[in-house]
Amino acid sequence: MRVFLKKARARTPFSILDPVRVEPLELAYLKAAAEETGAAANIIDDLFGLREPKVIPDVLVITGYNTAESKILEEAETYKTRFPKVKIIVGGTHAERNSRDFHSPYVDFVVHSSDLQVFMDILGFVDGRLEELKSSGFDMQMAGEWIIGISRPVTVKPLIKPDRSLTEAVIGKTRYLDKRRVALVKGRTGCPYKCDFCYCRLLNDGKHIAGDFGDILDESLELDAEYIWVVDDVFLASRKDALDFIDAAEGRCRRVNLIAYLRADFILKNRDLLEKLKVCGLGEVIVGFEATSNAELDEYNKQTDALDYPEVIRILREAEIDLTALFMVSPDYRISDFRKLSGFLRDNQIDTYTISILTPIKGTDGYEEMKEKLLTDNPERFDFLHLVTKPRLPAPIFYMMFVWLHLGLLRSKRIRSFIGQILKRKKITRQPDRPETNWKEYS
Ligand code: B12
Ligand code: SF4
Repeated sequence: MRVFLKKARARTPFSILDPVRVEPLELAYLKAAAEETGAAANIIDDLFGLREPKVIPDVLVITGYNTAESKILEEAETYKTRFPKVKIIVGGTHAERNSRDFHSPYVDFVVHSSDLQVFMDILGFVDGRLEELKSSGFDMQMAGEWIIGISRPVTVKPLIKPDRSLTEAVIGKTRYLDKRRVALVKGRTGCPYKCDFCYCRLLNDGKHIAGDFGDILDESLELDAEYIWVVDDVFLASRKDALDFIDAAEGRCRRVNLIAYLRADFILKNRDLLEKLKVCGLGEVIVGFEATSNAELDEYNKQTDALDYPEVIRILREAEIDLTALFMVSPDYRISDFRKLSGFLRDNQIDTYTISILTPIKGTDGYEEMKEKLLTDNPERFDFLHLVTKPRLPAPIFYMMFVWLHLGLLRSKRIRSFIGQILKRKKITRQPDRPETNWKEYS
């Protein structure tokens, strides 16, 4: 049986420069799972020029984020219309909480569990090796009717390891701003925190399964990558985590250069460990500060204190750990709020930051509450860079202030170095920035 694994991507304003470009790690997991069942699997991703082999598969798997919802459905329709016998399976982060939005006549299965056994069972069923499917973790279309499966969260640390031939094939084309050769590694399932605005906390039915730091390091050490981005929502959630990670790192003879998410409250509470963490490989942290006032943070149930933020930034600088700071602006912002955030970025000399527009994401309570007030239902606009609810300021002024906040990035050495790299590459090679990956090099 042949399975195509495809990532559907919607273009966002960031796609012009693609400041962060990394391998679609979920497809590496799906490839490993499919091959475990005896199927042959090919990864298809336009971003890396991984094109479809010229054969008709038995199964097409499509995954993607909220912004790609229409793309996934269009892709399913095109495929099913051309090749009616091909079974179409949709899954991933967005489908997990929005499975009904994919109940299209052109889709056969919508997987809403990240338990890869569910996927493997479906492949076994399609291949005729499994006679019956327990209706859990996926919805299935049968004779035009949708059978809804009960939820099936992951409850133990998954055993399947990703197929790293994908990482090998695309590593030369990956980046995190000025950092090149960046590979992803995943340790946790779900997030132990419960910030109100956040979609991630709802994944895996809100259940959190911790990873193992030794496994994360071993997996990282096997990769021919310069940097490892641990994409867990929170890399270290407690002091015990930090000590366990340090132990695991000290027990290995080589270091990896890690980029990972940490919370501001963790950094403050464990400031004495930061230098050690740096020595053990933690080179860059991504911190969701979200806002600079406690009134906003309380609304988000973030459980951090904005008054601590300058100290947190100072601690990281002292430990020589790079920082990417994440902020959100609310559509309710006045000009004074934008100015306050800009002042905070300047006063604390934050070099690298991203600013998102607070956006209700489908599949959260916030989205249901705001549904009537949404300005659009076009999934591509829910990319955190567009207004989807009416702002307090006139929209052109809001966008002007939003762009103005980003101008500070031009002062950043790292951003300037990233832009320099892109311009140099374009000038010297006159090649598109996304050269095609050779199928010979990736099979
Ligand atoms: C790293 C990351 C990125 C990377 C890309 C990583 C990648 N893999 O390609 C970058 C920085 C480029 C990125 C961009 C965006 N991202 Co992003 N990203 C993440 C992050 C932090 C980790 C994702 C990841 O790689 N995980 C590792 C993989 C292995 O795990 P996984 O995706 O959960 O997949 C597992 C299962 O879900 C399952 N699975 C996945 N697909 C399928 C399909 C089938 C059929 C089956 C059976 C199973 C299955 O298999 C895996 C097994 O472990 C998540 C946060 C999170 N908690 O998920 C946000 C997240 C996925 N991103 C999000 C968003 C919105 C975006 C953007 C649209 C906008 C933005 N400003 O961030 C863009 C879109 C880019 C594009 N054009 O597609 C949202 C998605 C919300 C949603 N409802 O879909 C998340 C959840 C964060 C959030 N703010 O809520 N992102
Ligand atoms: S904002 Fe971060 S810490 Fe809070 S629930 Fe989401 S992923 Fe977890």
